[in-house]
Amino acid sequence: MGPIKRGALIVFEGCDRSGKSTQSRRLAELLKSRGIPTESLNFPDRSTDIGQVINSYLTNSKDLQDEVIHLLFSVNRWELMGKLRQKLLAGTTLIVDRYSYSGVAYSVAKGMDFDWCYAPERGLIKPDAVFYLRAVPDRLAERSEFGEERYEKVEFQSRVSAVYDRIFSNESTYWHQLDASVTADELHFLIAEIAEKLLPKVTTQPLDKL
Ligand code: DGP
Ligand code: NA
Ligand code: NA
Repeated sequence: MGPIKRGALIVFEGCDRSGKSTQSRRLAELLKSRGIPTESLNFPDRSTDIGQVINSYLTNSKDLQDEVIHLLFSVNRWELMGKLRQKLLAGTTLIVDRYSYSGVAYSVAKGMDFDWCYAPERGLIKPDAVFYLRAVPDRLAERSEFGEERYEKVEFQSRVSAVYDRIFSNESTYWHQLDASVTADELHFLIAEIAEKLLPKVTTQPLDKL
């Protein structure tokens, strides 16, 4: 009997307005057009009870202690894990806009301890690939809508960017760093090339944990 094919867990990470939403949508469209069952989702999932608290925090209508909001973001990933595992094992590839690395990057950028921030993420399903869209934060500020939510400040995004760079240096085996300043078409081409090579390999491997 040949290996059972599961879906792949593909994550997009990067600062706010780095192009993650566009690129994750385009990759999902491409995979679907190739007949690969694919679904898209993003974290935080603002539709759950916890997601609604997170939304109030992000839109500045609620203040929470740094540790409290950190753990709520993590719980928001945990509460979706059963559903994600089920879909992956049923053969659906998941394209996820933000994951545990956002959790670490945004909290460490506030001055919190790296290991403390990573601890609640341990045990979540490990992505098969992370596309890290690396952008220079003052270029991001030129893009539309920047500055509406809590974290969308150039100075803060620079610190987030530095933490992503640190994570990339530790996780380089399954992280793919891409220059987000190239055109959307170029970026999509690079991502598609990597994804198409990677998918047949990873989907015969068992799911791993962070
Ligand atoms: P988005 O919907 O991708 O624009 O994300 C909303 C904001 O929340 C964005 O500024 C990034 C931030 N964010 C996403 N995930 C986490 C997390 O786990 N922890 C923290 N502190 N911030 C996060
Ligand atoms: Na945002
Ligand atoms: Na997004």
